[in-house]
Amino acid sequence: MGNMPKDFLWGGALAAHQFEGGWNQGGKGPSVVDVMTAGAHGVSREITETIEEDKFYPNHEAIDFYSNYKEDIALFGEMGLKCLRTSIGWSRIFPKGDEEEPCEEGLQFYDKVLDELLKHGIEPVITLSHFEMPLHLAREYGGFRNRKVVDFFVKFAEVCFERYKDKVTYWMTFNEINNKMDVSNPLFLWTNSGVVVKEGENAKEVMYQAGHHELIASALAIAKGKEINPNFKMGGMVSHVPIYPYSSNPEDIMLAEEYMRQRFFFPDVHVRGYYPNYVLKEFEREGYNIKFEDGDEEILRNGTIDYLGFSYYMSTTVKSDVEKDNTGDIVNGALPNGVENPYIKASDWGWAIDPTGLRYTLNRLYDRYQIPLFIVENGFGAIDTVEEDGSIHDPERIEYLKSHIEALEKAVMYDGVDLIGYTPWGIIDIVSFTTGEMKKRYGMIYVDRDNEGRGSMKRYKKDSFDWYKKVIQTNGEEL
Ligand code: BGP
Repeated sequence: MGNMPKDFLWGGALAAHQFEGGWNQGGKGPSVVDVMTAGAHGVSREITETIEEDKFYPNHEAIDFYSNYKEDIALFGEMGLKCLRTSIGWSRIFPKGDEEEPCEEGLQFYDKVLDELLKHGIEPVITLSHFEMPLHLAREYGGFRNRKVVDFFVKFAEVCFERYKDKVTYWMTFNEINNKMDVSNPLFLWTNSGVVVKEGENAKEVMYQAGHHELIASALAIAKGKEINPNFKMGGMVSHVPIYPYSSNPEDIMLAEEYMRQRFFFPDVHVRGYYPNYVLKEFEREGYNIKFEDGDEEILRNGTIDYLGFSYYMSTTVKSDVEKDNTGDIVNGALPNGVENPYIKASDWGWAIDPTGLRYTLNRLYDRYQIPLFIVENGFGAIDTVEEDGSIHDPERIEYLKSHIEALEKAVMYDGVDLIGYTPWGIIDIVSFTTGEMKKRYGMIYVDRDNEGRGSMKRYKKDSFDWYKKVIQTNGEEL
């Protein structure tokens, strides 16, 4: 089948709020996740009005990379990572979001982190906003439902581009900009956009308005970035979950296609620079009144992305007549027509493990967009056990990653997909986003910290550490 490209970016992925800690250090202001309590298996996280003494907010300390960044980056270097995808905490740079001047101490923190990465030969891949909007913008302005927040984001982006233009080439504007299409989970609109849907409002309409502002903010930031450094590679980032039809029943096939459009809307605009007809028709049909300003069409056209980053964890399956003909299938995921796929097993958190779905995704996205792709999240959340001698055996994680790497290699070497790199999620154990737990671990480096925030914070290598190091050393040949 040939070889993987020699400059393929094998790496790891993280997000500031899930691993940095130091939530109120260095001048940082609170962000939308700083008011989210810990959840648990099957229990959702709560968004509190104020930060309450008797509640536990796992992101406040996370794994304290803020103090340990040198040691942690040294471990990433030892693993041989070619790149690290992480994000810049927006509220470290603009603590409230609407200040005139950025916070110098926040900027210096990322200078140090980026320099340390470069010292170890690790290319930084930076997400500007990974669920980290300053809380003040959400509470006082209503987040991205307010057009003013577009300007605040663009200013933040510009400050980062200017400051780090010689250290960073790969940028992404918003993490999983499309996950809020699922309006049934209020966490997505809150963390993505700083938006809370009020009583009597249509959640979908509110989501599209906030989403429009984010698409405008992303396009303006991209154009600004290109002006500052024409060598920048500007990307978007979406969550991709392929949705399969349950059977060859044409109704199932059409239904799966309609659900897929919900995934495709944001990347369609990011890549093409205009709204697809199926969404304009939906606005008309549902009577949504989405405000566009003069010049918005041009802004979108001038701010398209160079590459598409995406997360891939699982697939879903839908059945058109699930209600009439429920033969005992378990409804799975947030989709009303979701059913269990008899060919696919799931993780302990119910996430369907489907490596072929990754090859399918790569082909579908590449056929649709014809621009380079970047898998910026993929991984296996599981419970790990530390043995008496400090070793951690994680064969299931290795198996998950191995099968997904095999799938991506087929997509590259057999199908000819243009893929920039692969950054497995949570390369070091971090706080889980959806549940706020520590026990759902993705890392190849274990961190001694539990769900209640106890533990020494000591780092240990799991078996997957050496395994992945070999994968990188052999450019994906030895799996
Ligand atoms: C994605 C997010 C990440 C992340 C990951 C895994 O949706 O971009 O921030 O955490 O999912 O999810 P979880 O941590 O809930 O297992």
